[in-house]
Amino acid sequence: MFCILSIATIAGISTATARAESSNNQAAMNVNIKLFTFKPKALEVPVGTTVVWTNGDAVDHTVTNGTPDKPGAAFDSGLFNLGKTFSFTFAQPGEYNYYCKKHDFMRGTVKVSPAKN
Ligand SMILES: [Cu+2]
Repeated sequence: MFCILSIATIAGISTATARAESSNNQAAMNVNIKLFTFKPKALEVPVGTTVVWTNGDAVDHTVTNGTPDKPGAAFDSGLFNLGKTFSFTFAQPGEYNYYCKKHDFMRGTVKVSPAKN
């Protein structure tokens, strides 16, 4: 019985910590680019979050807002190579598609939720 209660307590604490971090507008989230894939492919963050993409491939990639047939204007990293990063701070809520200009099968999304009152 004691063990079960202890686990419940620990789980409660870690949930509270995760909530505190996600309501912090200074938080950063990371996306790794590996084997021509954005990981995670779909990201959900609160408004004000900075997302940092790191290229883990020995090939240049871009992080470009929109889709290949309908590019967006919010951000475009230009080509960046192995070990380099691109970061963008999402100041407006919404759903942002993005892709790589060089490999247009590489797609990802960032869903930015409004600030909580
Ligand atoms: Cu690419």
